[in-house]
Formats: sequence, structure tokens, C-alpha cells
Amino acid sequence: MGYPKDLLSSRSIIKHGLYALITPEGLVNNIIPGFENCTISILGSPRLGASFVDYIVTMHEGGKNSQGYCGEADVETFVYVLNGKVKAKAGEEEFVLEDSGYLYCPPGVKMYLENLESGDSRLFLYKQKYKPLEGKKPWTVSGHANQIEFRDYDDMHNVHIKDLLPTDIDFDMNFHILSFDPAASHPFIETHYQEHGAYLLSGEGMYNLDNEWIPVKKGDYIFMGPYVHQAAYAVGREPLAYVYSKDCNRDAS
Ligand code: UGY
Ligand code: MN
Repeated sequence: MGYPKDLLSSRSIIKHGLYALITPEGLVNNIIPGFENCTISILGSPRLGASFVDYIVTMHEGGKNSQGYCGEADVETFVYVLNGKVKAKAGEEEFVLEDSGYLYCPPGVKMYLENLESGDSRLFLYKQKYKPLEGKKPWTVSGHANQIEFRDYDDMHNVHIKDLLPTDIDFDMNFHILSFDPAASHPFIETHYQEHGAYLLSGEGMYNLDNEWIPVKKGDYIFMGPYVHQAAYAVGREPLAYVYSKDCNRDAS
């Protein structure tokens, strides 16, 4: 995307272990072995204090990862298509993902991606070490978020949420989309054990991080570490919406 890059300003804020706002102007290209014809930036990672890794991936024409991504016995992966069209495989199972399409690969299953566009496709990619639970095993999940109905968030009619993965105890995390109508807000400032990595899909707003109100907008990425104060309200004419991960279904450790 054509974000202006200059030496005079940056909206990014980095507080290791606590939170980070990573804006698109400062992103650089990172080579990830196995990805061909792709421009990739690592966002949240253990170096920032996250227990997961998030990436923004631009797959150019012919972009693919022929050897497959991850597949280790204890690593789960998730991909969300921001725009474009990709062939995505979980092992041998094949899916075609267009805008808002996503795929979750359980531990031990490699993720294969191939751009089907003659231009670019843009993806939000995630991996995390899976926390096992005796007798339980998550499974491959795919869908398109824009085919899932929103429900009211916390009994509020102007804030909406949808879950992208099953809520079964087998899963140790979920991806959600949270959307605030213009002027809507969280009902309170949250402080909780779980972490988030959030990619802003639309709109503009103010985000409270560690009790500071910070302007944010479409294209920004936010890492929220455990317990950090967090809340948002939308400004402007479009809903403020983001896709984000949240760990769940496991005891504190
Ligand atoms: O699910 C959540 O914890 C979510 N409400 N957090 C957030 O939007 N920062
Ligand atoms: Mn939260």
C-alpha cells in the first residue's frame, strides 16, 4: 500500500512486553525461508513480548510457499486474507480464500499458500506454540468472515463481534472480528491475562493502551500484552473494525 515514508515522524509506539502500535509507514521487508515472490513484515513476536508471531504478507504474482509453512508437532497457524485470492492448503486439504477468507492449521499440519491473483494478495498470518490438553485435539477450520453474522458485543447494540474459530475446549486461542459503529466504544477499560495481536481492517479511532489514548486507523497493528489497559472508541464515518487473536480455554501458567 502506498503509505508515505519519511524521516520526520512516526506514529509507531513500542513498549516491549506491554503494548505496541506498529504503523505501516515503518515496516521493512523480512525474508522468511520458503516464501517466494512475497514481501513480509514480522509484527508481534517473542522479541516484542508476544507469545505468538504475526506477519503481514504481500504475495506478488506467482507468490507461494511450496515447502509449506510450519507443520511442527506443537505449532498452530492461522491466515486471514485482507484482499486478493489465494489457494490455501492444510496438508492435502485445499481451500480458495478471497477477501476475509481464513484457514486455521492445527499443530502438525503444514500450511501451503499460493497467490491466484495476477496482482498482489495481502494476508495477515499468525503462528503460536499450541498448549495441549489431554485427550483434546483441534482440527482444520476454514471459512470467510464476511459470511459469519455479527452478534452484539457485551449487550451493546453499536459494537459487534464474530468468532472465526470454534469455541470448543480443544482450541487454545480464537480469532475474532470486533467492529465499533462511529462513536461506539468498549463498555469499560479492560485489564486481562490474555494477549492480543490486532490488525485494523477499517475506520479510525482512539485506543486506550496502558491508560493513554492514542489515535489509530486502518492498516495499523496493535500488540496488547497481558494485563495492559485496553479500550477503544470509533471516530469518523466508518466502523472501526479489527481482526484479532485471543488465547482462551487454558489455565494460567
Ligand atoms: O476480547 C477482548 O478481550 C477484546 N474486547 N479486547 C479488545 O478489543 N482489546
Ligand atoms: Mn481484550
